[in-house]
Amino acid sequence: MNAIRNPLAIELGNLTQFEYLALNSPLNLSDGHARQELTPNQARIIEELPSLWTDAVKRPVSEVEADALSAFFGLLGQHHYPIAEGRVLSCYSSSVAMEIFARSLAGVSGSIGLVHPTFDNIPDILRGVGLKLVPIEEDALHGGDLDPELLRGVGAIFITTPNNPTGRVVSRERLRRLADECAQHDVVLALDTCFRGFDTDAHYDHYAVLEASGCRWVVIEDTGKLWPTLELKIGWLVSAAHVGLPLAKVYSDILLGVSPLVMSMVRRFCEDAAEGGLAELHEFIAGNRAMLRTTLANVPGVEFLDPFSRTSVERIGIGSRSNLAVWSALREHNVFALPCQKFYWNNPDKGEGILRIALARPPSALAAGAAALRAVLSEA
Ligand code: EGV
Repeated sequence: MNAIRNPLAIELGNLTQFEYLALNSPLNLSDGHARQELTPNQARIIEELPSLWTDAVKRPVSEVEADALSAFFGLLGQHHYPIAEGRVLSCYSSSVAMEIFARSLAGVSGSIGLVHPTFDNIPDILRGVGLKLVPIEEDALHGGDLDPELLRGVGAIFITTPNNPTGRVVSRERLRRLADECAQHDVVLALDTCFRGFDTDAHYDHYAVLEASGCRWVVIEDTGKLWPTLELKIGWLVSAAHVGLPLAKVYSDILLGVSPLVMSMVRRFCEDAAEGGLAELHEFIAGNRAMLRTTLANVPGVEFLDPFSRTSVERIGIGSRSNLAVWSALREHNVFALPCQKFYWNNPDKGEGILRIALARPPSALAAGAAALRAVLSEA
């Protein structure tokens, strides 16, 4: 019997274990990976893969990598990203970058401040290397200065922006202040910007702000959420010149490098995005979000918790209904949503009554899932 059929399992599984259950369903609205159809331009890039391969074989890896970097960082407004050797480490995924950061930090510090809520593999990776976690509530993060007591007790603070699942973005002014506070307390400021591609509010030049502050910083970038590239993606671990963490050493313990074919493919997707593909993606996600909200409109007790979110996931408040009851009823229709308890890694009860719906899906799948969700919520 599948462990997750046991009602207790909802307390036990992590978010990714829930996401596994959905992988084979056409109505998978669970994980935050991109599963919409390729656009015609993107499909042409996929047809180009054999020639990208031939080209990548001929050129030095450093050149292929530099081209991918300038396409990606340029696309997202990150013009002051560092170009010196070792400052950008290419990883198979952002979670691998995260693991490398976590292991590096664990050698020099015992604790880290972490935004609450956020995707649970972040606290799990940090705890996995023995770090003690101190929660930083999202409202407090956006509301003003951090508690100096907290800053005195940690080696780093870790912020996901735009946050997953809420979509909240740290503004330029907040980032400037956070970086100053971290500089003052000699705390590493670590950012996870995996969802930044979706929200132009996150396209101001973070690297210009970080470099100007003089703080020690790390940024984890990701190509994995934007395009339906069958899990071919790159996570980039970017750092300050004097970050004071053995990132390059730990990186070398784990991998030699990512595939130049993937780097070339990422470059081509970035180029297409710069020529209009990104705006098209933003419209696509906005259209799916509007369709979901319209389908669920006027269901008693249902709330859209992040009215301004532009990321590819949407939080739905389901009132006093239980996550488990709704999740199980949806599953009867072969529709998979994500219950939000585990995002609230310091206080899972706060995620009760909240589901997360993935929007980077074919509109037909989202429409069918949304209709099932409306039916289930209207009965309960
Ligand atoms: C999301 C999947 C990992 C993660 C999905 C995600 N889990 N990497 N252990 O990539 O929001 O669904 O971030």
